[in-house]
Amino acid sequence: MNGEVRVIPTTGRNNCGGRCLIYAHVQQGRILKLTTDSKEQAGCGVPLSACQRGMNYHKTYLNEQRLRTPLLRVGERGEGKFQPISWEEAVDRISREWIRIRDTYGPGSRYVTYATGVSAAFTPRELAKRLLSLDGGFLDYYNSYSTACITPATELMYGTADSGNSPETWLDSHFILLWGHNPAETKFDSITMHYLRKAKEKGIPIVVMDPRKNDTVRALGAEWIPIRPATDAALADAMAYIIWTEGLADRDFLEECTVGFDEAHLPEGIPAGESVLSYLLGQRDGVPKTPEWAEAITGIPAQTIVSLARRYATAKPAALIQGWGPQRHAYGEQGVRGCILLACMTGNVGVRGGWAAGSGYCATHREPGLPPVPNPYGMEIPSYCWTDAVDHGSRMTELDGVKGGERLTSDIKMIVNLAGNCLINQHGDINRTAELLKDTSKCEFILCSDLFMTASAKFADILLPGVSFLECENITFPWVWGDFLGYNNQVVEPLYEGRFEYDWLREVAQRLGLEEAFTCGRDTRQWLEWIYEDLRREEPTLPDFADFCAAGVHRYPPKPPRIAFADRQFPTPSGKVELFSRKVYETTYQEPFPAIPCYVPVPEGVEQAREGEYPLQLISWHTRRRCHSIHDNNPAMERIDPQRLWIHPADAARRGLCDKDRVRVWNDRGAMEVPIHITEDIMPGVVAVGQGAWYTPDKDGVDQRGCVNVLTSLKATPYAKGNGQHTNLVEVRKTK
Ligand SMILES: Nc1nc2c(c(=O)[nH]1)N[C@H]1C(S)=C(S)[C@@H](COP(=O)(O)OP(=O)(O)OC[C@H]3O[C@@H](n4cnc5c(=O)[nH]c(N)nc54)[C@H](O)[C@@H]3O)O[C@H]1N2
Ligand SMILES: Nc1nc2c(c(=O)[nH]1)N[C@H]1C(S)=C(S)[C@@H](COP(=O)(O)OP(=O)(O)OC[C@H]3O[C@@H](n4cnc5c(=O)[nH]c(N)nc54)[C@H](O)[C@@H]3O)O[C@H]1N2
Ligand SMILES: [Mo]
Repeated sequence: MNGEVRVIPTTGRNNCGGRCLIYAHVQQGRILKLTTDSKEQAGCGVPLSACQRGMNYHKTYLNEQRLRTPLLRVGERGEGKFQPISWEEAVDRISREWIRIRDTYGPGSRYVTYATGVSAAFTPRELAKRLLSLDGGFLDYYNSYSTACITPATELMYGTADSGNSPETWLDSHFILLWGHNPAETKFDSITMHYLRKAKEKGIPIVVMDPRKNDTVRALGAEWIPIRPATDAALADAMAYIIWTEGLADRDFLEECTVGFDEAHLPEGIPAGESVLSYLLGQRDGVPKTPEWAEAITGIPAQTIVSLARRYATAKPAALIQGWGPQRHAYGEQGVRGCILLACMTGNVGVRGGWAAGSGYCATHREPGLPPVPNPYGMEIPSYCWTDAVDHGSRMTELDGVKGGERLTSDIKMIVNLAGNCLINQHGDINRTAELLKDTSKCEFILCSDLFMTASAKFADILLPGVSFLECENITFPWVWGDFLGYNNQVVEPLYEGRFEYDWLREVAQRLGLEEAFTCGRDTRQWLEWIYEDLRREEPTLPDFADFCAAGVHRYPPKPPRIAFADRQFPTPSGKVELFSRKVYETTYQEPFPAIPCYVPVPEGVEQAREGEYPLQLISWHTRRRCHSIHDNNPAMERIDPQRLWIHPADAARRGLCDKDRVRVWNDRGAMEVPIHITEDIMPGVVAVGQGAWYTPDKDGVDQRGCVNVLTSLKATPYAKGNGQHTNLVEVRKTK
């Protein structure tokens, strides 16, 4: 019996969209190896196969670097000096602070950060929110670090973010544009590359617009059009200009389904000159948005723009699919709106083989989750703006993106950050953020749980050891596409004193007199079963809970393909696609935000790069070696994809740099040091580094690992109040 090898099915639950199926081969409580889903096992479904990250989970998670006991801060905040305490003492202290801060500053002074280390149905973050709701409430957030701009911009134009068709319909397309999209590396699911590969085999031309020749260009043998960061809206404008002036536009669609394209279709009372067409033709500003105009901004030759516009408009149908990189920019909303304009102008909306652009959501099954508990406080801030709320929350109003009330009632005084690294590593402007958090008179209590001593964990007042997905159970589900439900079976016993967050939150609940309300008498397993049965009422193909757990996955039977907007119904105020938004026109924003899709030059964009002190545009991307900051401490992943800064040979030569040189990259917000990779796979004038490296400051505060967020800005985008973390200007020189 002892020597028997058991194969336990489980699924990943980090925020990489993969949610791959993992088979852990276990003997005497130890993992011998991991294997993954195969074509045979998947049957007619798409295999949920793990990539190198998935196959490395046990090495990343089950090691000596793990946090072992609850810890109490003893040094300055952020210094990383802690002393071990018992679970009982930790829970006592947490409960005392929880109550003290509620009674001193009100429930709205308590905040739970955006944190995605456990992206599953039974999530620490949501459990903390549940308890806070039962205890008078908390300040909530809306939107995300992922899709802050693309989702509201899509909703603004279509009235919904569900603008996606079923991905198998890409095979009916005649031309595919992957606009700032890199699914070969940046995993959204198991589906996207499956169908894009098939599209490639079918001979459908695929073009990728990206400042970098990304992995997807290579994987699909696609055409690469390098574009300057944050200029996508200018490319869209010039394509729209060509489509219109060359008579390639679908006038019927524009006429029947949109408002604001030309003067005749502006909403009532809006003066002439405000339409999309008048902007494109330069009737007000005297600047027609020609390919030559766009060449100077985007760096794409005018002839390439002309040909791209013609190919896209005449392919019929064509799919313009947007990634989320282009919207993680200052004015990230505008590139999204520009692409939606193109989809409408070419009549690719509501058509099989076409694509409406925007978010492209197409959920086929409900997400499992906890029953909602109303939050009595009721106010929300944009997820990226919590640092503002720590600094001056009580001055934040609707203009700052506050929802659910006119003005916050308090600054943030308590932060709960469970399974997340957005307190420092993944948030913008680390130096400014760290300075704010070091001040214990501002935020008075920070509670973190994690597996490792991360940059965020170092800022905890109480730091609790969690357990990885290999050490506990959960239910997982796909991001957007993928018709399955996964079970995250426990594979090994918890390491050290690690506990799943629910187990100590219920002890806090007990101290607050809320245990029964919080737990409803259920332990984790019973909650998972409750969540499953709740979903099963709507999903009759789901088997018994025990059978589901034993299989580790349920693949839903296929549904007929969905085509968004096939009925030409748009749930907007006007009932049509709002190329012009009256709502935006009539609202005052802190910064100008136009009523139509159009290019807006960003601060720290290509224009300033040409003139200013910092001549290089810096972007980051989601690399194959990490899921955000996860796996950075796994040496095997460093071999797969070393952390380095991509730089064009011309920019390197100008600075006398050789390949692999260690450079300093800096701007007014901070500095990092990292080796360089000289390559023609990046545009001149642009540098790029994989996001998520572990912030490792030296004694002068210069990051030594290549953590891009020492250089990014906290400035939120004008409409969505999203994170423009890809918009940065820097200079680079060889380290001394
Ligand atoms: N391997 C891996 N996969 C992941 C993740 C991960 O950490 N690792 N994270 C997951 C999560 S939570 C998310 S939200 C998604 C993120 O998915 P995305 O946001 O789509 O990923 P990014 O890598 O930020 O951007 C995609 C591409 O856009 C390019 N890009 C950047 N700026 C611009 C621009 O201005 N214009 C254009 N045209 N292109 C630009 C980048 O070079 C990159 O190749 O990925 C998910 N998948
Ligand atoms: N500059 C820049 N910054 C970015 C981005 C970018 O493109 N550029 N992308 C943004 C995006 S899209 C996102 S989604 C965010 C992601 O930001 P985060 O959600 O903060 O992402 P992670 O780095 O994955 O942090 C997860 C943490 O959970 C821990 N963890 C993992 N598993 C478990 C577990 O089972 N239990 C517990 N307790 N802890 C666990 C990990 O050790 C890690 O510290 O980052 C954003 N930040
Ligand atoms: Mo994300």
